[in-house]
Amino acid sequence: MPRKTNAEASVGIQVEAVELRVVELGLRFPFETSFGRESAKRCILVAVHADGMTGWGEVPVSTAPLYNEETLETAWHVLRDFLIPPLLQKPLGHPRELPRRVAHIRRHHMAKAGLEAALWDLYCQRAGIPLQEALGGVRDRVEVGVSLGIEPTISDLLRRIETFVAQGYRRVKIKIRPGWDVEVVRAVRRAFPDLPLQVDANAAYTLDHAPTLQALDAFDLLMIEQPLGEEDLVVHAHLQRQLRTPVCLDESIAHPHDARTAIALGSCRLVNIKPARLGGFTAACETHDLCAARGVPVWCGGMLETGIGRLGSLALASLPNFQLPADLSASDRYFAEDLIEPPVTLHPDGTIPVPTEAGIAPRVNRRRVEEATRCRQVFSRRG
Ligand code: OSB
Ligand code: MG
Repeated sequence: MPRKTNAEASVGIQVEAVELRVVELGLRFPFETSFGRESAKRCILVAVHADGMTGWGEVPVSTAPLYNEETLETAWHVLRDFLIPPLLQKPLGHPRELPRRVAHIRRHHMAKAGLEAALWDLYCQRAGIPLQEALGGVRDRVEVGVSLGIEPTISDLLRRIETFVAQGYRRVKIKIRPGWDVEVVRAVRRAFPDLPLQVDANAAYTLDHAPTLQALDAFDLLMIEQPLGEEDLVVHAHLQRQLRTPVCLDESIAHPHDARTAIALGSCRLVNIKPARLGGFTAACETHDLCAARGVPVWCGGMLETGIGRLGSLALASLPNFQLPADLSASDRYFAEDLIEPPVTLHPDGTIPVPTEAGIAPRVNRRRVEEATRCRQVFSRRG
């Protein structure tokens, strides 16, 4: 797919310093999935300095390796010791070259994605273009939904859905796990007969649970996200053949190749794209293009990112094959006060506008970033 390449002729970026910080923000609502409960959001912010400008990126890792193998500590270690040093040594022609420059470092996709995002921000500021334009986005608003965690009771969940639907969210995703599935979905469907609804298992089931997952076919779900283990592409293909509901893969797709394999095997009919899980916007765009070429719709997932990560995802989600509502909600769905100004807000029609500023930095609220910072380290070219 042709991509806009305005201003791509600009000369290389020589990064002078990279600043890492751990930030902590209270979540307005604790978020519980099949692998655990989070009540505060901690992540790493990357700030890349060059030519008197600062580019911002987010590494949306958690403290424990439950979603994928990365943690705050592994991401910090890999950035400090392996990803930042080669960037300080030699200029980079374009952010898209970072994945090749660091390809010898195995995986650690979230660490790589945060650094790449900061470089894209710098690139957009220099070129004076929105990230959407740099990535080849085509829409000016993105349809979004809300992802709801496991709640203490079904009536708590129904109340929460009610609130978000009243705010304008047009699609709801609920987390499921063995014991919190068919009865819950039945109750939600009964209360909201026409609501676009989907479920996410975060890999909590095995093929032994096929009858439970088949029972979900009765509720007209948009998809079942990541029902089985992340390495189980063949088993997902078995399961997909037994279900009417489309299977969507999240954790299983860590690389564009994984999407190619999953589609070839029939492991899924939809793909969740998260730039952090794939290692950055470059790999996310490649996965988008690969799915588009095979007629497989994609949609943009989230990792409870702060506004800094979420603005980037909104730009990405404006590419043409993002065909289903994104897990990108307004700032106030997550935090009392986000790290960006103005915050992300939901239009009553269930969409969020794609950022139009030149990069992410114009929206970063430095005061809030400082307040949220728990530790910080600067790595410079000279010492
Ligand atoms: O599986 O999609 C997921 C949050 C953290 C880790 C994994 C997932 C999620 C979400 C939240 O579902 C999506 C959001 O950012 O609103
Ligand atoms: Mg998921």
